[in-house]
Amino acid sequence: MGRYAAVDLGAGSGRVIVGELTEGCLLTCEVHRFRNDPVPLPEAGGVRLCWKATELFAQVRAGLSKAAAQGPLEAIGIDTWGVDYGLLDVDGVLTAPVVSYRDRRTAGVPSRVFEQIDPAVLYARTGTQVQEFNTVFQLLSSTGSRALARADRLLLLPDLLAYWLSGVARTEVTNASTTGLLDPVGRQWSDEVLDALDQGPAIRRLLTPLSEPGTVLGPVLPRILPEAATASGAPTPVVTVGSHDTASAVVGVPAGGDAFAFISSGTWSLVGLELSEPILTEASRADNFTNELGVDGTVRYLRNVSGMWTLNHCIAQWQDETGQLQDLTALLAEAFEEPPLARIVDLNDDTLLDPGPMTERINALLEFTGQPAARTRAQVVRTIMDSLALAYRAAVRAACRHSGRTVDVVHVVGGGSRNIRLCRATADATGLPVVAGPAEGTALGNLLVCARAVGDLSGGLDRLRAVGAASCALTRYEPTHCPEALAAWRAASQTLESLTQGK
Ligand code: LFR
Repeated sequence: MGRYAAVDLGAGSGRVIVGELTEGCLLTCEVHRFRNDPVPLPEAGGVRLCWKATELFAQVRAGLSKAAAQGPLEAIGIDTWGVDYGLLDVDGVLTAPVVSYRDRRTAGVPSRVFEQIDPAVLYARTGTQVQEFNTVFQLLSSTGSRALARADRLLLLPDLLAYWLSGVARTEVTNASTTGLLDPVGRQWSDEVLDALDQGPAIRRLLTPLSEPGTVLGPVLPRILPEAATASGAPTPVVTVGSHDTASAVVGVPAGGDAFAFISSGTWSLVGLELSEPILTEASRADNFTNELGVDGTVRYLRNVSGMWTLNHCIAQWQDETGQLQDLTALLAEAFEEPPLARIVDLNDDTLLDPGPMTERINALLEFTGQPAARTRAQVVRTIMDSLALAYRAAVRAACRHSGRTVDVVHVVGGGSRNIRLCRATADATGLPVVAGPAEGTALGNLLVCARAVGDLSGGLDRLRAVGAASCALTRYEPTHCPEALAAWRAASQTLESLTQGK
């Protein structure tokens, strides 16, 4: 019936995926994939970790061009990770490179911001968990910079790419909810927060109007991508989707009803529930939950759990040290020969945030908490897997506690859904069945919203999810019923709680 192109950029790689809607199914095909690594760039007084924004755009164009060469495209949707942005001057030119959220320019900034606005008030108004990389802290870290002074507009990364494709500058609301500047109740910029910040007026003038997902922004500019056309020969429209990758991933969750928890498992694991209202209580704030906005007026109530990031950097380290490619499947198999739950770390510990060699940092955490060192690769991998499953258990339980909801299944979407052993451990740790897949849930969610935006699908999220579920193979993992295993997970979860207490 129709073909659509999803541009899905992650912090490690990007891809363009085409979806074709036929007989209630969305058949997907990856047409382009590329690496996305930030690069250190010199800047007056230091070095900044930056994204190669124009190169990313070139890759997006190349992918869309391939997609268009294979047939008409009815819509293009773009999603990326959250919080990062480009600043444009009045002529639409970047005033500075796009800085990565992994850059440490924001170290210590939140506490300075809390001198202007009480953290409890900031949470009550925005529902955003404090992470040093939130857009608001990035902006306030560059107060007084020439890049900011010369800027006329701020565009979050997916909006920037959509602007370069269509010439239309808007801020899509699901990603805007990662900025720390959005009111999740009114789904508008928070005047109260902007009024409270010294730099509020300077920031406010950079913000562009908000759009909900599913809005047609405008046709792709023929001079940018002449080959992209619909079946009727018009230039393909660029539409807003859940432009925050997690928002699209949650659309791609193949759930029926609402009694589910989700884990969107990529570089980060985003663990939580889909709600109709934000939870802005002090207890929720103390427990590090964030209220991000979802498609169709929903709220993604979740916690960021790090883990694959840590594992990926361990693997990169071993590759560097040995000069040999590491086989993840073999590493996982060895790891799961090790005794379970022998070592537990808090994967969200600040010391694991930076890129670079990881194993020494993991062992430093183990030593600091009085646990035996992880001496082999298998022990390191097992430590990460067990700690990850425990963090999932903690997040699912806490989300249910704060929302008063119960769930009967955990859906794992994203690359981590292919990790059979982690899925099994997640089922055992949470005590709930895990349904794993699709691995490209984000692109699927993006494509479903594209199809609906141009009128090829109708209905609410349930309908979109039914089409999504019919389009992919899913695997179900039942939790263990073994009393000893359940008791071991319970005991280990108390250990994790003691490691994270007071952080
Ligand atoms: C996942 C993600 C998370 C966000 C982090 C940084 O890709 O978008 O949701 O907290 O990246 O933007």
